[in-house]
Amino acid sequence: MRVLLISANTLVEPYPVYPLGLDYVAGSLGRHHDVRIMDMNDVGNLESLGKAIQDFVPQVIGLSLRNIDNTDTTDRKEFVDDYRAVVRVARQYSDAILVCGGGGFTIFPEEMLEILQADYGIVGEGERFSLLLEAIDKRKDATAIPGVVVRGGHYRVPVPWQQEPVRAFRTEDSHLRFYLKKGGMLNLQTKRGCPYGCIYCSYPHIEGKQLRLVSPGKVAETAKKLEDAGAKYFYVTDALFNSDLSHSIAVARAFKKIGLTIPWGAFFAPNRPSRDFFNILADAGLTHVEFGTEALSDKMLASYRKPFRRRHVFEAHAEAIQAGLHVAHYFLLGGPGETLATLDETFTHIELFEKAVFFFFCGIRIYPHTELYHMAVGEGRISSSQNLVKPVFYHTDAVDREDVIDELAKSRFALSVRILGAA
Ligand code: B12
Repeated sequence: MRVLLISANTLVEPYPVYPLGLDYVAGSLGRHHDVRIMDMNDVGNLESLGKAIQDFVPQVIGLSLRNIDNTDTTDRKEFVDDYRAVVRVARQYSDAILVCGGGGFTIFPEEMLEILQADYGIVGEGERFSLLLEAIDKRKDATAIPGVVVRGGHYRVPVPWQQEPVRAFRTEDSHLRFYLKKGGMLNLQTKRGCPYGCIYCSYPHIEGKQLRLVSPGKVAETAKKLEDAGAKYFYVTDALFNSDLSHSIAVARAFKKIGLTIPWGAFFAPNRPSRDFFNILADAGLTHVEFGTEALSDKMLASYRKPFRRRHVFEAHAEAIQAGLHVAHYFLLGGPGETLATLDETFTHIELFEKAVFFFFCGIRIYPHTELYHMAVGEGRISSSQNLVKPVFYHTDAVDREDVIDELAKSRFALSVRILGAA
């Protein structure tokens, strides 16, 4: 079949993000289909999209919906209207079957299908796309495939995809040049899944809780391909790069072995690192560590169900700094149980960090399938039938949100601070 995969994301903050998910969807469709990727960042406008659709005459269009909104309470952006416009053009210029997928879609599948009037959606990993195409081709019941959903229908939350994913990284694709020109940042996945249960987080729902590791040699081969294609830097998109220490060390060693020279960054939990962990990673090109620290009050860390406590954050921070890395800490302020005393504890301890950048999220976006969602329903903040595509942020009543923002703006962090809405 002729399959057109469209990345609808045009958000360029903090920078434009290469549509990695579509490389995997294309990779899973293999040579059985004629697959083209079109990235709205690269295509530029709806008119050009229309022309490209007319030219390719796709039988199926796969629409990747990564972001629903920017989760920033101080400068809100929502993207549903942009996605509606893309669908309008797709419908105007083709009779293709329209299939939605992606991280944002997986959080709100029924809502997005309804809003976009799409034919099918795939919740979770897009590697099931080929099963859907086969079912369509053979006129079988597509909804029997785990994760496949139709308008007004129900879906089964799929078990994580067990085969090693195949990434089709095609250097001839025009959108690759867009990202190489805009700073040269590409991305890489070394594993899927998040085993933790932080109360506000949608990652375990999107990726599954079960860790699935890509063999370090394969990861390094892909990293080298990115470098050879002209990438200046890459970001590891794993929910947490250090959720399996021995695997991350093996990946770093494989980077060295293959002769990777470009720098890279990743997300980490500030868990107590094993000896030399950050040194080994730094030696393999890691330059930036982003810690999902969230609070420096043990009471709040327990409330968020983080797998670490304050002393671990300081240990991890010290190890990363000692390894010569740039360090950022993300904080979530105002969650369940936050009081002036816990905030004070967090701010007092932030003062003790040296050489770090801090990002503060004031208020936490409430996502379905999270503990925070159930708390918010229980506390009467949202109703269980409420459509959360329109973002709702949890902020405790015990502390005034504006006061927190004022406090931050006055602090010595003001220069290195970005105040956002939620993770
Ligand atoms: C890594 C990451 C980042 C990194 C990206 C770095 C980089 N260079 O790539 C950084 C930190 C920069 C970032 C920034 C942001 N992010 Co972010 N990010 C992620 C994260 C953890 C992983 C995304 C990823 O690449 N996964 C790996 C790829 C392979 O998976 P995938 O894209 O989901 O694709 C798979 C499936 O979804 C599916 N699929 C994808 N497309 C399609 C299409 C079809 C047709 C089908 C069938 C299937 C399908 O198949 C793929 C393979 O299995 C996700 C959460 C998560 N765990 O998924 C959040 C996530 C995508 N981010 C999110 C947000 C909000 C943002 C920001 C707006 C945050 C902010 N306030 O700054 C920005 C936006 C940046 C931008 N320009 O778009 C939200 C989006 C939900 C929402 N509320 O809109 C997510 C889901 C996190 C969350 N809160 O739950 N992010």
